[in-house]
This record gives sequence, C-alpha cells and structure tokens, in this order.
Amino acid sequence: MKEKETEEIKRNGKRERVERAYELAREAYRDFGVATEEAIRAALEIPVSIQCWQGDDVTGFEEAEASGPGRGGILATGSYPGRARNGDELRKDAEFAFSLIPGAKRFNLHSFYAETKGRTVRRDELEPEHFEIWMAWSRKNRIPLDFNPSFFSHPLAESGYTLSHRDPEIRRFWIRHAIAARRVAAAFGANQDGPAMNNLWIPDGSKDAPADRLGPRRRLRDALDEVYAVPLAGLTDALESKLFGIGSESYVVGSHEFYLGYAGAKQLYLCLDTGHFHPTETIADKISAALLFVPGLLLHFSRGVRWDSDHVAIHSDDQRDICREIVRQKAFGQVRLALDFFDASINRVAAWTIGARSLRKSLLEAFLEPTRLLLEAENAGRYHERLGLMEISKTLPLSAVWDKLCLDAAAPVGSDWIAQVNTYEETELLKR
Ligand code: RNT
Ligand code: ZN
Repeated sequence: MKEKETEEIKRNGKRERVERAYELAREAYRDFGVATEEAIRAALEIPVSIQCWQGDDVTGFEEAEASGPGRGGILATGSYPGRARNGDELRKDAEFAFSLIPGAKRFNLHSFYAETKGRTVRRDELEPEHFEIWMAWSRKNRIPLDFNPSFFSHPLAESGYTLSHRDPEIRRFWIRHAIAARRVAAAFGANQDGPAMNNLWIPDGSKDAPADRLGPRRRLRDALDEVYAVPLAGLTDALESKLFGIGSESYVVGSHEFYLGYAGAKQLYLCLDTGHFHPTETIADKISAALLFVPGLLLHFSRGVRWDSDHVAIHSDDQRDICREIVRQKAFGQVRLALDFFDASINRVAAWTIGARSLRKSLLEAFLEPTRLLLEAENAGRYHERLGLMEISKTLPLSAVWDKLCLDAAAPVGSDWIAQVNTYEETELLKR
C-alpha cells in the first residue's frame, strides 16, 4: 500500500513538472507564431505503420517452404533473447509496444506471417482466411493492417530473381503470389476503416555486373502489368525500389528510376526507403518532386549505417528533414509513414518503441516549426532571416512539448518506457 502511494506521489510530481515546463515552452513557441496544442494534435493523428518483422527477425511462420532467414537479400543480425516465435507471441509483444508508443498506429504484415493451422499453404495459394486471426486482432485492438507480398526466404527466390526471372514458370509463380497478396490486402481493407497499403519489394538483381540490364527490367515491367491488371478495392498499391542489396551489389532490377517511371505511368504509390539510396543521398528532397507525378508515397523509415543496414530509426537529421518536408507541403493525405528496420541484437520491443517514438517526435518537431515566418522571410528575399530562424528553431524547447504529447496520449513520459521494457523482458521475453 505504502509503495503504491509513493509511486502515485512520484507520478503526480512528474506530471506537474511536465505541465510546468510545457507552459513555458508554449509561450516560447507562441513568440514564433506556433500553437503547440495544434502541433500536438496534428502529430498524434498521423498513423505510423509498425513493421511486424522487427518482432521476430524477419523469420515468418512458414516452416516447410521457407529456406531460412536471411535468404534473398534480407538479413537480421544478432541473437538477443526473446524473439517472438509465433503469432500469439508476436501480437503480445506488439500490443505491449503499442502501449509505449503515443499516437495513431497501424501494423504491417508480410505474406509469410500467414497462420495456416499447421497446413502448408503455397505462397501463390494464400487467401484472406489465412489471416483471419490477424484480422480479428486488428478489429479488437482497432489497429488497421498493411501488407506486403514476400519474395524472399523461399526456394524459388534462391537464384536472386523472382518477378524478373528468365524462367516463365518461376515468374508466373511469383505473379500469382503478388496477386494473392493483393487479395489479402483488399480483405484487410474491407475489415478496417480505410484501405490497406500493399507494398511490393523484390530482391531481384545480381552480385556481379550483368551483361544484360534491360531484359530483366522488361520482364519485371510485363510481370507487374499482370499483377496490377486485376482491379481491386480496399488497398493502395506501392512499389519499393532499392540501390543494392546482399547478393545484388552490382545490379538491382527494381531500381529507383524503374519504379519512379512505373508508378508514374500506372498511377501507383511509390515507396521510398531511407536506406535504399547512396549513403549521402536523402529522400527529403524527392518528396515534392515525386508527388507531382505519382498519386502518393509510402515512406520506409530505417537507418543505414554505412550501407542499407536496417538499424533502428532515430531522431536523425535525415528523419527530421523528411518530416519537415511532409508538414511544409501539407502532404499528409498523400504520404504514408511506415517503419522498416530489423535489429536482432537488442530488445525487439525497445527497437519498435525507439523507432516509432523517434518518428512521432520528428513529426511533432516539424509541426512546431515556425514555417509561416520562414516563408515570409523567403518570399521577401530576406534569406539571412530564413537561415537565422531555422537555426533558432532547432533549439526551441521541443522536449517539453514532446513530454506533454506523451502525457496527453497516456504513453510513458521521458525514459519511463525503459523500465517497463525491462520488466517485460524479465517476465515475458526471457522465459521464451
Ligand atoms: C528490403 C525492403 C523491404 C523489406 C521488408 C521486409 O530492402 O526495405 O521493405 O525490408 O519488406
Ligand atoms: Zn523497405
């Protein structure tokens, strides 16, 4: 009883401190014409799609068919204990992570997270019914689902080619898989409020310099034409490019130019992953250009360390620039935000929490930017003023508003989530 009381007093003390700091921060931002309440509300509303695959190191639930994790250009490294080994564990971990992450959330599944009751179901025969448990969970938790066909960790992806494979039989298998996945995504859309994002990424490419760069791209274009020929409601189709991958260092069939062209021509969403470009190239500047020609963008937030290493997303300049661009352009309606990293060397629930909280914080910071003043200075040609304001706004009291956002959303404030993760690790993860 006593212990509970002291906890309560501590919590109240903290709440008061957060409120006091927030009051001062509110005034500081008001001086720059920014309303903090509106920024908090706006930042909480934007959904962040959380990737299921961080919870189990991109292993999936297939047994008979799978060729093992890390095959086909995807590899999670590390052996931190507590990996989710089945759907129930993955959902339990995700629900716990959700409680630590403020704001609107979605959950992003891959095809090989189907639950087939012990039966082997080929990827080209997947049906919505194999995701019934996920859909019921989605309804119960009010967490909309997103989806991805899985073109890796599979015997028919071993050659490094799937939709662009020279063998028409193998190509057709993957076309059927992509269509099956679109049907599943459409069923998700019917099961929830609003369409599911269905993102297609293939590992196709070659380790060494190919003599024929055109042939596979032609085959990919034709295969995609078949995949998207079937009109379906309830989903948004996106295509994800890449610069290089494990085993595709010299050539990637689905490159940026390829999908930019394809998505523009077919009016599909283009997916930009922060790890899929040259290390010094960021995607912030691509948003305004691409949005003039494609209906929308899906963004995969990751963190490349020297290469596309899929480290946990953090509150980096890169991430902040992207969020600022989205907010400045008021492009929320056309841009969907998703996380895409998989680190098996740290607590996986913490990985989700750090990544999702960092993105929400970057969004809040973007909404707190004195954009109106920046534009006024810019339009009047007072570039010194624009640069000065940009510098000043970097050190405005973001953390006080961020703490208030967490408080308002009933999410842990400051570092409180760390103790909660440690307890969850002890009572749940280490018992696996
Ligand atoms: C791979 C792509 C892709 C995957 C997920 C698992 O390089 O980034 O988005 O990470 O589909
Ligand atoms: Zn990605």
